Amino acid sequence: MASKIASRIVEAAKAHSKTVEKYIGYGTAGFRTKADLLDHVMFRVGIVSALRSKMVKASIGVMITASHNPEEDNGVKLVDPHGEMLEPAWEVLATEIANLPDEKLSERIVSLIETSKIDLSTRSSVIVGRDTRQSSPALCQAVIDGIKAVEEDSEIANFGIVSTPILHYLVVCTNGGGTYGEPTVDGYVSKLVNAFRTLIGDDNKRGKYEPSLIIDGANGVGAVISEKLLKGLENTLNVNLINLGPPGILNYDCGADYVKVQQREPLNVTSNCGTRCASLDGDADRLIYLYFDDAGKFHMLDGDKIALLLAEHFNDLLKKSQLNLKLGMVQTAYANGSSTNYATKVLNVPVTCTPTGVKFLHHAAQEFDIGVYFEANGHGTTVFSDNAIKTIQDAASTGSNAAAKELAGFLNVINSTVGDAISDLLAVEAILHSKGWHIQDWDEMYQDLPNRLFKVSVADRNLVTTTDAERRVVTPEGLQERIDNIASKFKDGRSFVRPSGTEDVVRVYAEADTQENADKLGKEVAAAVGELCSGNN
Ligand code: NG1
Ligand code: ZN
Repeated sequence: MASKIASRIVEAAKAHSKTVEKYIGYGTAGFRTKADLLDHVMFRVGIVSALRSKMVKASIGVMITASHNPEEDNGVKLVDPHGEMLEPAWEVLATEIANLPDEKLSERIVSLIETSKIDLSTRSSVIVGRDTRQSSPALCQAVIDGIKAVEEDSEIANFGIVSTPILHYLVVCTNGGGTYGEPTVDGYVSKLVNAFRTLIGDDNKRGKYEPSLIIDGANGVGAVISEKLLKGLENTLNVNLINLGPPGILNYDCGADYVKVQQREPLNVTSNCGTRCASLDGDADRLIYLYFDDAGKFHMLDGDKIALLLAEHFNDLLKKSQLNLKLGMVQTAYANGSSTNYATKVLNVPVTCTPTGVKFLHHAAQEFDIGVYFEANGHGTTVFSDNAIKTIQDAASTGSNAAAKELAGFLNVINSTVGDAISDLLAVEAILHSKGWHIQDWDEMYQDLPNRLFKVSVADRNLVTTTDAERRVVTPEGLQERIDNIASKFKDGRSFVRPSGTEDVVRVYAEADTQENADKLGKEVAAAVGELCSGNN
């Protein structure tokens, strides 16, 4: 049987031959590079996904997207059966297979089948989704060709245009036999709509909370999904949906990454818009809020602020409901120092720091009964342990415990499988409604320390290695000492550097008492990185 697969792969690979030399690795978010370099990678990812499905005897997800990257990029990542990121050993394997010359491909696949004892009689099942990029349909076809090369009769559920979090949801629902929800896009939409409506109740205004907002769809899939969802939320949320797609360019001057990195409003939002705005990224897994105050000053509420809003509210509800569940938060080194301070000193909530990449955060969050995790860039969610789910649902069903009932509502509105901008947005709106808060009240929970992100292009970004959840540099030698010296010149100065997992750059983060100082600190550290990674050291 393996030899049959080998000949089918040789045949099918002719249409997806590897014509590019560039080495492409499976990074933090899968394979990601210029779309026109990816055809052979997609075909091979199709092969890998079918084999992985046979091996774990469950459905595997494949999502074609390059998230917040520009339109000309694309990428792909695999989703394991419980909705989690691909197992690390298979990331290595996927990288190896993606980079093999054509003539070595079938031979390697046969040896993989043998060494991993993959049972070929198990039918492979793959769930495929893609974002709105022009390059996505053809790349999706390449994935499907790869799946079929392994097994003509593979079960392929091609959902077309979906957000990354919907793809994760579909994988979880399919493998869970429907206990998490119905494995369709409509199932996802109605789960969220019903949960949100239950949380809001009959009166969608409360205190200073007004149910009007702008959603910036980043000209991507978030706009498509929001449109579907908002139909079900008429009379509950009043949304002005902007940046809906072509002729608007994906992620161009809009979307969560643009707002976070540029620290400014997206295209089509003005300082007199009179309401809050929620920016999604190109595949709708990141969320950033912003607004202008009465004086016309811009304010941004990032992943840290969202995490603190969730943590504070859940903490409150736990106290009110008298449920004994352990709440914790997970952040990365990019979290603003003030947010960590607020969590640990004001809320008394423990905070774990992990390296960048949601798989690390997700995993660490599972150590708590209720684990709130967010990257500062707006990617995150809340996970609930089985014990938490049961305790909350039992208490909610008694009828008299209103706080437990509210917590039970959040169990349904939150997509715990992965960071989900739309589900997070509904959770934020439900909390603001519950508290009767204006966005300014939320913003004033704590004051962010001014900060800035820089990128440095170097010959080999992997010269930089780190430790202590990426907070300290190990190599190149002398760089950490330089960073320490520079940072010590600035009040509240903090800076760290790490190689990006998705771009060919070293990232520099800097934080200090004023924006001017944060910028200066970052620039000095960036110069030190450039110098020590120039290849002459
Ligand atoms: P890299 O390129 O490794 O910094 C970026 C984000 C991550 C994560 C991934 C996946 C920052 C500083 N980094 O990773 O947090 O979201 O993309 O998309 O935001
Ligand atoms: Zn994204």
